Amino acid sequence: MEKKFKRTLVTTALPYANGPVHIGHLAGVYVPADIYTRYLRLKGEEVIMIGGSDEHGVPITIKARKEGVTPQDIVDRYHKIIKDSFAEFGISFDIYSRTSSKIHYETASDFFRKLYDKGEFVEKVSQQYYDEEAQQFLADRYITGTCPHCHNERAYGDQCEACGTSLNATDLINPKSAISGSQPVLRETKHWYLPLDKWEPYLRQWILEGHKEWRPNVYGQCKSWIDMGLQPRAVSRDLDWGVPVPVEGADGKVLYVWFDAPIGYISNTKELLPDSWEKWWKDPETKMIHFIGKDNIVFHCIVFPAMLKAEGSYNLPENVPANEFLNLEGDKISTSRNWAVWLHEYLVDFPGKQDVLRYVLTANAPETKDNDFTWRDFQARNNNELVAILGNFINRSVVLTHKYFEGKVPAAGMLTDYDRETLAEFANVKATVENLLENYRFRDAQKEAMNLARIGNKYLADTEPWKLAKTDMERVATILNLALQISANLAIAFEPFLPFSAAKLRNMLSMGEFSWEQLGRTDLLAAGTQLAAAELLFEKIEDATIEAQLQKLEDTKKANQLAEHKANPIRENIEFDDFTKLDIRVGKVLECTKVPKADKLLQFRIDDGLGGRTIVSGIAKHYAPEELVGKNVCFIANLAPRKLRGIESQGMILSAEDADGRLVVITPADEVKPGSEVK
Ligand code: B3M
Ligand code: ZN
Repeated sequence: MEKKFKRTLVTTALPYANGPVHIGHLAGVYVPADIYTRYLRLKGEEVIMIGGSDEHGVPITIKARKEGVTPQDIVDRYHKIIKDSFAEFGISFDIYSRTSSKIHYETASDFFRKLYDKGEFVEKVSQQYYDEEAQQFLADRYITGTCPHCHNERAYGDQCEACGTSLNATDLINPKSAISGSQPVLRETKHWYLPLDKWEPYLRQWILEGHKEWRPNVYGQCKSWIDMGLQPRAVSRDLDWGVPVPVEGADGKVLYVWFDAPIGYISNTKELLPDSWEKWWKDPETKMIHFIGKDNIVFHCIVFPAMLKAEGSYNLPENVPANEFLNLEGDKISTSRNWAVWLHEYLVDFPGKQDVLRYVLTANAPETKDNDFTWRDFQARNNNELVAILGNFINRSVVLTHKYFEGKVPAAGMLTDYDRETLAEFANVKATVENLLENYRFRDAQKEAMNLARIGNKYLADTEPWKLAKTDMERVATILNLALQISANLAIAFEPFLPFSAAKLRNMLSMGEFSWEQLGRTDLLAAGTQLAAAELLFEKIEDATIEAQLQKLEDTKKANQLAEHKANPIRENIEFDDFTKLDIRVGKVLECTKVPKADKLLQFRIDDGLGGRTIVSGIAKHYAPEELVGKNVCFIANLAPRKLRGIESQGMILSAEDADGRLVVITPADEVKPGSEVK
């Protein structure tokens, strides 16, 4: 039995206020949440949508330090940019606030204190890196060093971005403080931990038994976390930016950003509704839905629910429709590489075209797998769908009404069989779209709405009222009446998806009050209603506009290459004689195996044209042994032999290393005899 709820609380992930927002944010969280909320409002349901900026966390302090300003300066700057971008795109938050607000500090602090008083935390002392020069503990991100797995020298204390392994700062070889550059020392420090292990049986039951309807990607991630066994999680940090830990003897300690951020949903609800916020969080008849991206699943499905459960008086989410990632032109969106379409820039380049981006992002929403945004697809969807189908249909209907009926909705006469068939086709649009929206399938829902325009377009193309105008005005009146009724339906159906265009359309059709329930009806516009002047809803996007965007991305790529070159410049010139000292040869890989207990090393048997040799190479993270067997490789043949893990390595296999530390073995472009020299 599906549960019945009275109202819906929609929360949207709080973006970090350390940079502007891009299309990935919009596609992953804010457009789907906005569609859902607008739909519920249109149905007359009780709903609020909560948003805000996440203003804590180490990256913000790093950025502030780099720029020589305070963290508050940083978050003030980006909170404004982010908030403005969302408003421009019609994301209809009931409140968009921030976690540096007073009410949030109080709420987060009280929440921690309640758990503390109930004995819901465990205290643990651990060893953590301390920078003696800067006199402070170092967050994992503030420590760099060599990755113990792939030997990338630019690994961070929490993760190596070259091989993707998540690390503890104490795993790093040669750790260095990013603040002073000095070598940090280990010191004891006390922190509070939320014992997730205690909640494991509850979470297992609640999610794995109780919420089988969650998206497979969300359910699957939860299952694998729970099956791995949940560990206590530290909820405090040694840092001077954040909500202070509200207990004695916790000087210099703040709440971990992932502890305070989700409480931001509560603080922002309180700020919006100081007198009635509690019913939105504690009344079991409220349905809470978290809209987030896939990298936030564990915090919203496991950690935050455990916090709420530990507190004891709050509801848990009913669903967490997390999206996968949106890529840009085949590459991962990256703030640091500036590989993104920034919303504030889009607004300058495409003024008034917010709905176009909303449409394309929903049409391509990464609901079940990662998806790609390309400018060519953006252009095609605009020109072939928004302009050619939706815009064209509306325009024809309104223009013809002006032409033949002085802009007044004509009364319909007798319906033909074909008219009735058309009506039958769109009679079920409401039920279909509704069902898809209730199940968080926004891209299919939008497709169905578009189908309605397709039906209308086809109807006009088939009935050709412009040809009948001379002979049968009564028939023209019926056709246009029907076309205008379909247009009015479109104004309702598209309100959640394309709010700006839907408003324009309602204005054109002189529609007053409207609601979702009217969808599917053919009496939305009374005969005699005076339409406003026809206005184009969408316009064609030219090739040159798209090429300019592609050029912008090309320039970004070039700038990144240049920066990479600066970080890794060409070494000083050498003489030809220096080069000829190197004896590089081609060899064929005969065998390749893993070196036991060395997760980096592969052992090769190479046909070198001289009876064969053994080479040990540190590329195990990049290749499975069987991938290389039979390949021709290049190797240094006269490198003095040396022992690695007890195996004598007679040479070195050459590979290329990219900026991320990925290794790719060099192979000749054509088949050559083993032993051939490389010059
Ligand atoms: N700020 C992470 C993110 O933007 C984080 C979300 C908080 S939601 C409570 O991916
Ligand atoms: Zn690594």
